[in-house]
Amino acid sequence: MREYLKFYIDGHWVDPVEPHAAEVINPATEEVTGRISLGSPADVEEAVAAACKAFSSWSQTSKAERLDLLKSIQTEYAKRQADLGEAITEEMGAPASLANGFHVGLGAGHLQTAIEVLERFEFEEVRGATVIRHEPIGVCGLITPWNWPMNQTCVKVFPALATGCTMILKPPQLAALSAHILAEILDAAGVPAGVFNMVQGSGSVIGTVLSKHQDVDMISFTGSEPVGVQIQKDAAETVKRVGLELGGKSAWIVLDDEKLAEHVTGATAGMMGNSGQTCSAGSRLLVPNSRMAEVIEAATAAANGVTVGDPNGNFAMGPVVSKGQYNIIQDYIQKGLDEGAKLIAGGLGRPEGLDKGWYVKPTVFVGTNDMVIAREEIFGPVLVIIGYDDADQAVGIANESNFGLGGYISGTDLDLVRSVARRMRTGAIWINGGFDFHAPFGGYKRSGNGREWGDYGFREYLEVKSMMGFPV
Ligand code: TAP
Repeated sequence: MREYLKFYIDGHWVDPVEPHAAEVINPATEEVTGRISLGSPADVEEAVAAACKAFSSWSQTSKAERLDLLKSIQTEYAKRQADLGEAITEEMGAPASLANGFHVGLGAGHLQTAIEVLERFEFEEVRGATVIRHEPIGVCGLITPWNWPMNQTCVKVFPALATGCTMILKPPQLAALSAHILAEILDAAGVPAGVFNMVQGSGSVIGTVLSKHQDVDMISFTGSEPVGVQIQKDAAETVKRVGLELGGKSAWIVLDDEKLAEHVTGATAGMMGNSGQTCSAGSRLLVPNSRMAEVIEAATAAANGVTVGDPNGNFAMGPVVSKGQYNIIQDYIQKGLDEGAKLIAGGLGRPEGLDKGWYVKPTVFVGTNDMVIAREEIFGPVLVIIGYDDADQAVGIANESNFGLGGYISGTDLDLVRSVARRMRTGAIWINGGFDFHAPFGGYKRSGNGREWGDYGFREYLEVKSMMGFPV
């Protein structure tokens, strides 16, 4: 049982101003696996004051100093990878192989990327007699979700550090354990006092104080659309920058070719990864109507082939994060049935043999794009297959969504693949499985307004200053 009751403020582990502990539940066992403190506005005040004080010196450090620090963090991060993986499995139920591999690996990848970008990033550019400087924006409030805890946290913390910002991290209550270990890593690496601070607690308390705070210059938020909207409202009075990385209902377009069954199998299995709790998951699978029978056969086999069970066992899929999330997903499956979608795999209730833990059956429907299950983000292992008559119609269906985060295209005709990719209105498209830590990541429409990853992720944390008539 983990007792992570202190906050990290001004380079020290400190007790909360008002003690108030909460339990962290392991979703695989439904048992208590840890205790954290829920902070109050007074804790945020201390953290913001520390970050403000540290900004004057940290913002003036050289690239070389910040690179040295990032490399020290890399050394400490490498030492704690197994601890991080174990904590992620405990707090959100990711299978150990996924937690130790992809979850922890994404954090390490963002760290390495921040180093590579910082090495060549030009903070000053000269245009004639004008010098344009890119300067750290100031004190940043970083508010993160539970679904890919290291990915979402590292993609904010490392660019913020690299650009000379100071910060207060508000981790999710549901994935507070791995965030605590990350703070230990940063402490061990020697991050100067006040540069990185962490206060655990409820979003409606800690997050709101950060969003409204006049000394916080920027909020970087990853999470749900309603909370993103609330943060923008809370931040409006202080006119701070708000970077939003929100939800999605991404389309995976499978083109009509000889590899169709293989692509459908990959897309279906991909949807079930991380128990479907991925913002950019390809949760709408668009397939040619003329080959629907083959698609159904491949998708059913793929979903039924996803093994579900103990995240410390040898299973592809663990539970979803919480009872609340389980109930939301069950409600959506019921909605799919009620609105007449055809269930071809999975369905209501836990998988057979699992009567404890928040396990969901890998579920596949065949439906239409106007159904609730095709319009709203379910955030669980539920795929909706939608037929199209030609590539133009596929693009139309893909774009008919309030969201615009991700998109996937599988196909062998590369001219067609690229023409479809150019017409999809989303912030990222993965073509036949491509992946790049340096590619900007963020959403169109209600999926958000920011861009993280790589050098675009740096720009989120930078102000632009023009110095005209500068002697050259
Ligand atoms: P949310 O419920 O929105 O919570 C995200 C964070 O915001 C948590 O730390 C939460 O604190 C905090 N929060 C809650 N209310 C707040 C408020 N009024 N003011 C400030 N902060 C507040 O999302 P979630 O359930 O953790 O994550 C799932 C959502 O995140 C999905 O919609 C998913 O698509 C999205 N997501 C998007 C991306 C990208 S990159 N676009 C990546 C991952 C996830 P608590 O711990 O108290 O809830």
